[in-house]
Amino acid sequence: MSEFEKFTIDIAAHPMMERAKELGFLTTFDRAKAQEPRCNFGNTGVCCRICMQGPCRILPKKPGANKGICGAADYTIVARNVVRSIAGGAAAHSDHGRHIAETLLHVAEGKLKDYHVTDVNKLMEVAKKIGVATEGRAVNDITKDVAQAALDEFGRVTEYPKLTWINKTVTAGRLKKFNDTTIMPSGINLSLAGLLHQTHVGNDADPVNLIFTGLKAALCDYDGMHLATDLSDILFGTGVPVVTEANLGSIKADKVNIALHGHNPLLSQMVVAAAKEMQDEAKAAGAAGINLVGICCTGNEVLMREGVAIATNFATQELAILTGAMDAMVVDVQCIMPSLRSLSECFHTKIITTMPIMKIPGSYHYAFDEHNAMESAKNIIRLAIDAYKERDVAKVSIPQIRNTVVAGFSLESILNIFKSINPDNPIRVITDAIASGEIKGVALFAGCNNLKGKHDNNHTEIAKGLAKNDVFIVATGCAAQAFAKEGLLNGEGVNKYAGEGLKKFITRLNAQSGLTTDLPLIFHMGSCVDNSRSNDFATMIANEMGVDVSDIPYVASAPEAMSEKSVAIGSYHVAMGTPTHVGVIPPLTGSTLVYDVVTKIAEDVFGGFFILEENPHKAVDKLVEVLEERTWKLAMRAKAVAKAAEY
Ligand code: BF8
Ligand code: SF4
Repeated sequence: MSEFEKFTIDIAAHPMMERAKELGFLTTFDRAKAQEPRCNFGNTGVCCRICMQGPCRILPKKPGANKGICGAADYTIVARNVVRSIAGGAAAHSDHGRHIAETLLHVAEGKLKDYHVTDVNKLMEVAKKIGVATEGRAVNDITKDVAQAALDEFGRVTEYPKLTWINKTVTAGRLKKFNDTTIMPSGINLSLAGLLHQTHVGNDADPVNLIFTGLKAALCDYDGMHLATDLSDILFGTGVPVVTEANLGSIKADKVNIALHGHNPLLSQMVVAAAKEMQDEAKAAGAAGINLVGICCTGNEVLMREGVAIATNFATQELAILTGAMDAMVVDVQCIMPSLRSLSECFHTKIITTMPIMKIPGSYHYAFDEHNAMESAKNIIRLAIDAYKERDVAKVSIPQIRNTVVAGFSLESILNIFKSINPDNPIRVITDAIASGEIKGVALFAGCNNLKGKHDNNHTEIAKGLAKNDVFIVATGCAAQAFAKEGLLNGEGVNKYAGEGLKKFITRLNAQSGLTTDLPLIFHMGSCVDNSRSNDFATMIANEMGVDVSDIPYVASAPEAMSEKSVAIGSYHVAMGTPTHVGVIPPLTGSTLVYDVVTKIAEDVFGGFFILEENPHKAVDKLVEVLEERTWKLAMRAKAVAKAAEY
């Protein structure tokens, strides 16, 4: 047994952690340990650093210290901290979306020679959805209007009109709920700035009011994510089923290895295109070619559209360098560990930052130029080829561990598979399976790694538990990558882990799908912004069932949530009416009031609520219970409707 088994279930990670130990390099696993014990004030959310009189820490039993210097109570401090992290997450997702929208506008204006509209069908679909005229119009004009509509989501400074993408993608019931509870946003930047204002020292002290503003920001997160998905599909194509592989064994000793890491597909798509043209340059340098692998959500983006293999997920990103065969790691934005640079010094690896808002002191910065995108991508690949020439073969040690991955399940590709069974109304395939009891409902797995627990363990344990209970599972982000590495994204996974009902359901799809590969246990829907695909799925299911999302057996789980983005995603899922499990206790236990609002009272208002549960087996029980309760209620409702029809 490896001494590293207690840190991660990923067996490819163990030898790399051993290597790090030999080198004397402290990985994120060591650093997580070194942070123990955590400060309890921070852990429970009762440390306030909003003004410079602080930090103020709440000691409930100490007179005078049971409030902050300004008089802020625990509930104010906890609520302010949480909603500020929602704003951070929403800013990250939506700014990513804005970048794509600006690029799309420049494409329509003819300013960018290397990008073009790849998926005209998606363009038309999005245009119709958001109310842009298509009839008899040129593709370019439609593109311009769609891109401008997306950019308008950010710049609106008045309370009306409200955000278009939310307006056009949620159920009528949700829309009414958002308007009734005054959390429906009009401008993304306006809402996020408003939240920062509201949480300034001496401003709002009311935790419920703060939480509602937090939910408004969370809906901005949803809007920004949704337009990011839509416009990325328009630019680069909508994912279709692909077969590839995952884990560190996807790094090849005989090739120039380039990891695409971060979130934004604008550069990585160009690198994929450039790599196709540059195989000979790599061969001239003595390599067998260029091998691209993905890490984090940029990896998920290029997996969805190009079938690029997954090297690893968030917590194990450093380990890709420890293989000694990673020639360059090209990073864009978000979830990139600053430690990559110092680790790269032990090897020949080039860490290449590319975006103006993401630089690491000491790493190589290549400013990505969208106007010369292909040239930028080629130059970056040349840096990797140069680095390859410096590779020390004696240092190469790649764990030969990899699993087959069947991915690329955009909602469109799932519906296409359903169409093979019900061409007229594909969504009925899933609603019928729920109604017949064949499957218990749908679960979305999303989110990160968090080393407060054992890496990837919560993800896989909970997913296996739900699969055994006949839950149809979709996944995004680092959760999807954990499943990929563990062999849950292939047909084998179905044989091993699916309950009888789920197995029957997937077998039926296999028989009809026309695909040359078996469908997986879990359907990989893409990156974190692609959670919007799953939200559309839930909306379609609810509309087909004639109820709201808050009534359908659909749950979300972020078993190893870490980032501010995950807080935003979880929060908007609750507003959408979805029971949302988080497998790490967020910093809000310092206020019973806030804890109760998010785990209980939220259900009365939105139908969704947080299930905070660290134990994976208990989490499975709780999620299954919620799904069963909802399917039971739906069955009762159907019975009542049938009875009423008799009279
Ligand atoms: O946006 S799941 S660790 S990579 S934040 Fe980051 Fe979390 Fe991974 Fe993707 Ni999402
Ligand atoms: Fe302390 Fe109030 Fe300042 Fe927060 S805002 S640091 S509680 S004085």
